[in-house]
Amino acid sequence: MQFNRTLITAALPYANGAVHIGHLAGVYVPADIYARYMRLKGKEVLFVCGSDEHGVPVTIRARKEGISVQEVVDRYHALIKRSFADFGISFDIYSRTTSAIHHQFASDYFRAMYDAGQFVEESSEQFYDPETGHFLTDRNIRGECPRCHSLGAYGDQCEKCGATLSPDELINPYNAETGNALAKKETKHWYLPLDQYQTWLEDWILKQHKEWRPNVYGQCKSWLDGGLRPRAVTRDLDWGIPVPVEGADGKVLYVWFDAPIGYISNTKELCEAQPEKYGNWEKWWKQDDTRMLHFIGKDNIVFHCIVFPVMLKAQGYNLPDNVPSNEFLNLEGDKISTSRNWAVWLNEYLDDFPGKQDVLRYVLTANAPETKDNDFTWADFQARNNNELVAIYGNFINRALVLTKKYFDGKVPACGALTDYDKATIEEFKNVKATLEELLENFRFRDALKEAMNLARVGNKYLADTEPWKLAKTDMDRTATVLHVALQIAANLAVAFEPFLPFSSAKLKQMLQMDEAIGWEDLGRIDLLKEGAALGEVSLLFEKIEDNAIQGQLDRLARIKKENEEAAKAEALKNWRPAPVKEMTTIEDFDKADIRVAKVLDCQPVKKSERLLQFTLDDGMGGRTILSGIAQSYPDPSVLIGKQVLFIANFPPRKMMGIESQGMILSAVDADGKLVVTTVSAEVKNGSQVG
Ligand code: B3M
Ligand code: ZN
Repeated sequence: MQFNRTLITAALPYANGAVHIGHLAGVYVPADIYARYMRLKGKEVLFVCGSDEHGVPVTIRARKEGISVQEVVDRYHALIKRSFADFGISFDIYSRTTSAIHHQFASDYFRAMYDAGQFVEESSEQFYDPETGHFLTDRNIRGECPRCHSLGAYGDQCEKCGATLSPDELINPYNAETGNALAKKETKHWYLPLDQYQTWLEDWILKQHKEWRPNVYGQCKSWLDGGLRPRAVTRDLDWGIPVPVEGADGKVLYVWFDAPIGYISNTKELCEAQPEKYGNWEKWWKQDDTRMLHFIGKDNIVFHCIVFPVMLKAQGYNLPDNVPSNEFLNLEGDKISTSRNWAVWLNEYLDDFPGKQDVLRYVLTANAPETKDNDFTWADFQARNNNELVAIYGNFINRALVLTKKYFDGKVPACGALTDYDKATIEEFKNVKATLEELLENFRFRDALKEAMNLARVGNKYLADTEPWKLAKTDMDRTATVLHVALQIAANLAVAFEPFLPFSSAKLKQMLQMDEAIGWEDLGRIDLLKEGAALGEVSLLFEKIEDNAIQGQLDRLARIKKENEEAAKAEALKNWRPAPVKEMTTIEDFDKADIRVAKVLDCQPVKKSERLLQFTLDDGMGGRTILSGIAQSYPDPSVLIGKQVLFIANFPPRKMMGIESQGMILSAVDADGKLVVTTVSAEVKNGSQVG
């Protein structure tokens, strides 16, 4: 299939907070690199994005901040839009899903599917807060995790152990906002019958799109292998686009139904505003010589590869050609989280590192989570800036330009006879264009960036080997040739890095006074700068980042970690309820456990173990040793010495860390997970039985 234009979409971020490095690394930087590359190639491109302003996340944020939902989305839409512009994310349009045009478009889309009989209606029982009269979404339900028993797990996920949950599995579910216990009530919804599209999807994805990234293909395959079920596309909420059918009062479109339609409505908005530039919106969505790419994060795969394509197919729109999805970026070893403020926010980054957008773009691309989750660390950020951008790329450019200023009055010197070494160097970057294109077209942005950086390495090595600052003392002609070659390499670097580091390329082009007509197709040529042409002002392309700037960031993260731990503890205590009573047992069963009293003679941490304490006990029967995994709860275990405690005497002995443990000490679990050893309130004989 021959494509004449490319529509690039980037996932619409929720307008419930600022954007952070995870967003940038996962979606927006790769999408932007690709869009810039396509434009540099002279292709017809449209790059569409906008804020996702419906759904539960924005309503949760509104309650947290004590302002209206409209205020939340207005605030964060403006902030997000500015951050993207600041980082050079070159959208043709960045709109929002609360726009009138989107509301109308999404509403009409639903109605068209409804009229065509493409939904199934069904009533079911859903969680409901009897006091507020509201149905609750998964995210608004909290309770005890059925797996790890931590308190405050969400209806869709436990953040403590990472388990994916459904609200029905939670123990003692309650309304996250009010704390009220929940009931169930019947409600009617419209479902997208994904099951009816199973065979078609299997053919389209599994047979026709084997070239999709393994993570994307694999996720689709496992969804399809599990068998698709109908999915509700409406919700009982008061924030969103009203369901445009009779008898649907109080119901809105599910955010994942309306948000992807935002790609279409935003295209329409742009095309209608600038028809001469972008043409008719339908050519981007319905013509089969248009190719569509969705750039997303891995948690959005099912929606972009299964749900949205079904909606598109049902209404005769184009399907995506590829869905380049990244894995996640973690921050200093922990999952990035908006609600836990565990992130590097783009607006704050720019306050702390003004003008250093390209440094972040560089680090996030060099370390992009393309095939697996990756970790962002401030140490790596500093090292990549200082050892790569400054020491290689920046150093090369600075030497080439400063020496030209010094010896040739800032004019491109003449190229004399080339030595074999010059020729070998030039040979090394002849292929860079073809290699970059091959990698970029396959969405391998990390490798592409590495390739561009290799070109800078070639330049840096060339100057280090030829040493024009020494040559200048004896051979001015040779110095001229060396600097001529170096400046041509510099001009090539400005082009090669343009999709990745647009700010630095613009600056470098300015310093080299490069002709505006020089573009991507000229990459690899060694006549980009004319002999005798004057260079512009020279300044540093990159600057060293000092330790104290990095320490400031680490201190901030340490502070947040502490705040989060305290907040989690407070949440657990606030919502603590006793665990449900276990199933009935009998006195006979109970009697099998031989519980006794013993005095603690000594209690010491076990060497090399974070968990274990070693108890030396007077059990009235000659003494015994018991190991207990409660060290975290007893920073000073000597407080237990002299106490009488309860233990199970008839467990088989067990070896841990090379020590034999002869039983189990009884402890109570407090709400925050702390263990408290049970003690006897009045002195009894050691070895006494408890029953
Ligand atoms: N807002 C989810 C997210 O930010 C969602 C993406 C919508 S793309 C149509 O992960
Ligand atoms: Zn859990």
